[in-house]
Order: sequence, then C-alpha cells, then structure tokens
Amino acid sequence: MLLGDEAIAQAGIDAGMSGIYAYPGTPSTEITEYVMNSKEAKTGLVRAGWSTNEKTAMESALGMSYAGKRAMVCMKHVGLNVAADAFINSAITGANGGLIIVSADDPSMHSSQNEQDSRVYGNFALIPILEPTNQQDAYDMVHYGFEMSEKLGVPVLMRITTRLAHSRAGVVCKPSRPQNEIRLPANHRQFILLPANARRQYKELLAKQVDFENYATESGFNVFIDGEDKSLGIITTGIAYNYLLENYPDRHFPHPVLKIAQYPLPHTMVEKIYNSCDKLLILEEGYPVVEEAIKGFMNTGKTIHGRLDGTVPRDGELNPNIVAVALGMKDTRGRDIPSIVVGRPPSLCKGCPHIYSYNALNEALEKWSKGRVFSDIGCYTLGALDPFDAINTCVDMGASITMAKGAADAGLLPAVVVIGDSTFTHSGITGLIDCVKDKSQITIMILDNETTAMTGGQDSSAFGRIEDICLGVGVDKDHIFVLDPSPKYHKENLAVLEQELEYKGVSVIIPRRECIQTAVKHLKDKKKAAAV
Ligand SMILES: Cc1ncc(C[n+]2csc(CCOP(=O)(O)OP(=O)(O)O)c2C)c(N)n1
Ligand code: SF4
Repeated sequence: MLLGDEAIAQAGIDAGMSGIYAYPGTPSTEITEYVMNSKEAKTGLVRAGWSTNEKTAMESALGMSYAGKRAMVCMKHVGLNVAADAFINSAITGANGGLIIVSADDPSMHSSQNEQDSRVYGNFALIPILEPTNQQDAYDMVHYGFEMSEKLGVPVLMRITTRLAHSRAGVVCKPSRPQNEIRLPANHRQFILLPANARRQYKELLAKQVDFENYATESGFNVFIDGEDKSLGIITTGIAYNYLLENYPDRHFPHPVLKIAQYPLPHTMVEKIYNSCDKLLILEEGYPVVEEAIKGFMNTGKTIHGRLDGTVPRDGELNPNIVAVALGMKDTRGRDIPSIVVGRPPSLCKGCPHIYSYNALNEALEKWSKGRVFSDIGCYTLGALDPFDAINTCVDMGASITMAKGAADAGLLPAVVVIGDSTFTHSGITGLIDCVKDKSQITIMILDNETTAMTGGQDSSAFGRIEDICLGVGVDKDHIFVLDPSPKYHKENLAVLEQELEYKGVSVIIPRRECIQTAVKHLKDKKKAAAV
C-alpha cells in the first residue's frame, strides 16, 4: 500500500535511478523522503537529498543525466517556476540518462499560493507529459518514463495532483533494473546551448513531436472505452478518471470514455471520440488544458462542456460529486458540517520561536505606521493572523527581501523583512546582494529555527552559516545580530530592533532558536539512541 508519492519513489529505485534531487514542497515532499529512508540511499547506491532550491535540484538532475545515469527531480508546482529556466532549456539540450521531472500540483491551494497547472509548462517546453490516474499508473509510468526519456533523448514531465500524491493504494512492483554506467553524450556539443547548437537542437525537438504523439497513442496509458450511449462522450485526465469511476460502481460506463494519462494529446484518439459522440464533457484537474486544445483543433462547432462553460467549476479540485453534477446525476454531496464543529485556523505551535520574534517586532514598530513588513513563505507566514497581524506581504519564496528593497527605494522607511532560514538560502541571498550593492535602508530578520519547518522539518542548507553568508555578501559586521527569541530576552531583543530600524543601511537580525517540533523529535531520537 503506497502513497502516490511513495509509488513514484519506489519505482525510481526499482527502475535503476542513480539520484533524486528536490526542494521540499507539499504535495511532493514524500517522494524524496521515501528514497532518503530507503536502504539504497542509506548504502550510497542512490544519491538522495535536499537541494537549496528547485533550480539547483533541476540542474543537478540534468547533470546526472548528462553523465548517462537516470535521475529524478521533484518539486511542488510553484517550484517549477523557480526551476523554469533550466527546465525549459533541458528540453533543448535533451536528456542522455533518463530524466524525469515530477511536479506536484495543488488544485484548491490546500498549501500553496496558486493552483497553476504544470501541464502548461510541459507543453511550453514541448516535452512528453505523464499524468497518472492512480498509484499503480504512477509506479509504472516511472519505469516507462525513464525508458522513453532514454529512447527519445528527452526529459519527461510527470504531473501529479494532491489527492493522488497523498492517497494510498496497493501497487504491484516490477523487478529491479541495474543503474546505468557513466556514458557521456555521443554528440559532445549537445549540452552547449550556443545559438548555432541551440537552433539545431530545437529543430530536432520539433521533429520529435511526432514520435512523442505516437508514444502517447500507443503506450497503453491512454485508453478509449466504448459505450453505447453516444449522446455524450467523456474525456478524463489523470485522477479525474477515478472520480468518474466512483459514479459508476459497476465499472460500466454508458457513454464512450477517453482516459488521457499521457501527452501530447493523441489526436487520433481524440478524433475518434469527438466524431462518434454528439457532445463532449471534459473532466480535468487544474486548467482547461485539454478542453482548450480540443476546442482549438476540433473547431467544428460541436458542444464541448467542461470548465470553460461552467459545467465544471473553473477553479479548485474535482471530486466524485462535482463529476456527478456535471453528468446530470444526483448530487452525492454528504451532509453539511454541523455548526458544533468549529473551524480551526492554523496557528504557530505553543512556544514557537517565531512568536517571540513577532512580539518584539510588533512592539518595536509601534511608533511607525503600519504596512511595512515584507514577509515570506514558511511557518512564520502565520504571523499574518491574529493575535500577531504582523506582516503585510507573502508572494513567492525570497520576495520579502526584494519587495522590501523596492518599497525602501520608493521611500517607505524603515522597510522590514521577515524571512525563514530555508527561504533565505532558497532565494533570499541574491536579493540581499542587491540590497548591499545599493546600500538599501532595510532591516532583515532571518528567523532561524534551524530547519525547514513548514514542510515537515527537512534540513536547512545554511545550518550554522547564516552570519557567514551575510558577512560574505558584504553586510557590515556591526549590523549583524544574533538573538535568542525567548520571552526572557524580550527587552534586549526589542532594544536591538529599535536601534536597527533607525539604521540607514542594510541590517540583519537573526533570531535563532530551534523549532519546537524538531527539538522534540531530536530529544526523542537521543533518548532512543541512549536506550539501545
Ligand atoms: C517555490 C516554492 N518551493 C517550495 C515551497 C514550499 N515551502 C513553503 S515554506 C517552505 C520553507 C519554509 O522554511 P523556512 O523558510 O525555514 O521557514 P519555517 O517554516 O522553518 O519557519 C517551503 C519549502 C513553496 N511555497 N514555494
Ligand atoms: S513547526 Fe516549528 S516553526 Fe512551525 S509553528 Fe511549530 S514550532 Fe513554530
């Protein structure tokens, strides 16, 4: 019984993957954690670990592919924005050893800033996309994806969504394959994207599109299931097929169904269902990617229902009830939540070090007008909620420092930054260099809880080295402070903040105390080790 994420991880190990690179992000994190906990990773057979951000992860995986070995890189959907430069260009270089990029989308934004659809990125890069229907598909597709990547010499994108990543099903595993030996690309210029090479490589990528579509038609992951009632044809993508199945417990569909799990869209299969049915209903999680494509290349006026005409809601996850309603069936939604069940908004843990950083910051800012605290993404984003109401922005990882810089440039002084240690190394350092170069008047609080807490306590890349990094990029040593964010040091911490808010340059304040959750875990581990 494996989570979708675990099925992908186990398949990577079984399919002879030599390395996995990732930056944590829900709902993708468990893929890399599973590999890191495997005996293959512990004995050094498979390289597994966290990268500083998604771009460095993507590039490391590409390097392993260059060396001829199979590599996987995993991230949440917004991570693909960070990796996008390397990702898009990897389609032009092509792959040598098999290369799979797993991007986990979060429709309904359970723990994300947006619900962008990674299939758009796959189409943008012009590479094959795999979108598993269930956990078994996810497992099988990793084997298939590595093979296709090596045969066609192209990276392959695997797009999953939250419910597939985080639900379990029985998975039948395949025998293990050996890893590849080091084997450099036959064309030693393949990975040099000078314009003359890139133009040639791009033409090759375009020429391969026919192969990509043929693979999609013949792989067996895309399936046409005929049905007697041709008044409607249904096209599902990925997990939406499961939601359709749940509405037909006897597994017999009255209408023809085309199950799409591999792209580019197989035109002949789409034509078959389009031509044999009076109208179509498209069920897909995320953007109306298939709906728009079919409306584009089948522009003959036949009715196509889906997210664009409101038959299916334009945003959010699908579920069996939404599918039932779209099919004109009975509303299967359960009872409303009784009023006795009170909503429980997320909050910082009791004793969390961030609480005491915010207590000091709020007090230090009392004499200034509100609206000047630029925050970032992590547990500390909960400082937006009561009782703190301490921050004014949260946009994308690293944006705190650079947005504060822009606001300071505009004259909003003092401008204050709140950023976590992991977010700082992910994308904050380059912004800090901009601030140092321009001598921005900015007070940066790097909340160092010595971990990446929000995603479950993964290692933080700059553990024990944040001051050195700040010094190294040119922050004045007299304006770097390390504080203990505990109630007993409130007065001292407040004094430092009040002083630095007046400073007309770049100031870095590092409140440092371990996250309560990882501290408890470390204590338990220690006790266990002592007992052995
Ligand atoms: C581009 C991108 N990658 C990953 C994530 C998922 N994510 C949200 S916050 C976070 C890290 C938070 O760590 P840190 O900055 O140390 O703050 P903490 O949660 O420990 O307070 C991650 C990985 C994201 N939102 N965006
Ligand atoms: S997990 Fe750690 S950092 Fe996050 S709120 Fe709890 S104590 Fe604070």
